[in-house]
Amino acid sequence: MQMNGPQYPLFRRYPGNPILSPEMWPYRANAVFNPGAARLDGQTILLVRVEDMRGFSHLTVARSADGKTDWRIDPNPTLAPDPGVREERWGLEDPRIVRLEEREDYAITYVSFSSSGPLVSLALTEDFVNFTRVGPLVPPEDKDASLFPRRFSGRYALIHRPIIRGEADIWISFSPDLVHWGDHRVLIPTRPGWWDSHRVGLGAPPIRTSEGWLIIYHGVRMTASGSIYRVGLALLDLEEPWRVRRRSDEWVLGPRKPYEQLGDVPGVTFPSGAIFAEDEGILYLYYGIADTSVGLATARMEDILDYLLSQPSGA
Ligand code: BMA
Repeated sequence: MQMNGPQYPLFRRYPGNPILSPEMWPYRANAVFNPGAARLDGQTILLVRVEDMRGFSHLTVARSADGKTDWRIDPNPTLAPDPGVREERWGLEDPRIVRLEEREDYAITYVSFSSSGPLVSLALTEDFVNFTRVGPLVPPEDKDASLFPRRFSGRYALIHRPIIRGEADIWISFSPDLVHWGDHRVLIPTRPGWWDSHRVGLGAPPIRTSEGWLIIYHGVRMTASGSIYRVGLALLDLEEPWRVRRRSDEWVLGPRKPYEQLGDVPGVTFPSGAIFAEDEGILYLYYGIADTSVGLATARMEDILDYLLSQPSGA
């Protein structure tokens, strides 16, 4: 397709990919992938999902000044399943991180795997050393969740992805206190026949832009040789985030490089963390590669918004 205006492709892979892999880990790990991302004290923090050699996951912090190189990785698991918490029995997975503006701490929404299936739990931290568990927010089966950095008319908002009768659409829900959730609405549904026909799920947390909340999501299509996980974009209204202003027809990143076909689940590009470097105008997108390692792709925010504004409105 001919594209005018924004640079194409929008996202460029960092040539040093993968930026994190199991071989770099200070302790035995099968896979390191699907990280949440945040900035703290001039450093990029990745809270990485680490799968151990039993097949259970926990979360470990990796820090870097430039967000690309010289990662310093905690020598032990940073946030591990609490043996006393039944909802965490089979591990912690796929964290998303936002800084809550009013509270000045970070909200980590992660998948806790109970023996009844995956659900979304919340932990809070100021420093990525000490964590306060708030606990489960929604029951199974639910994943791919993030809060927004601010409240809307006094209510927190949560994007999440329940599985209901086999359907896997993105939903939004609201809460006055982070504990009681309601006013549930479908936000971004799957599109039968399209590249995102089988499942969609939030990727990185919502990012505030001049045109609305930027949503980076994953879309899944089933093929004869398994599923393909690709990356799409949407824009939500700034004040009424249940309104989808734009949704990309096309995917903007998908498994193409040999290293994206190599790992435990080949053909997966799974966005989970993003940092917008306002001084550079560049969005850093961190994504899980093939359920095995971590990749980085970058795009100019101006190009992303130009592209999205050229896309159809609504979801
Ligand atoms: C999803 C999640 C992700 C994983 C992806 C591809 O359901 O479990 O953690 O990366 O599948 O296997």
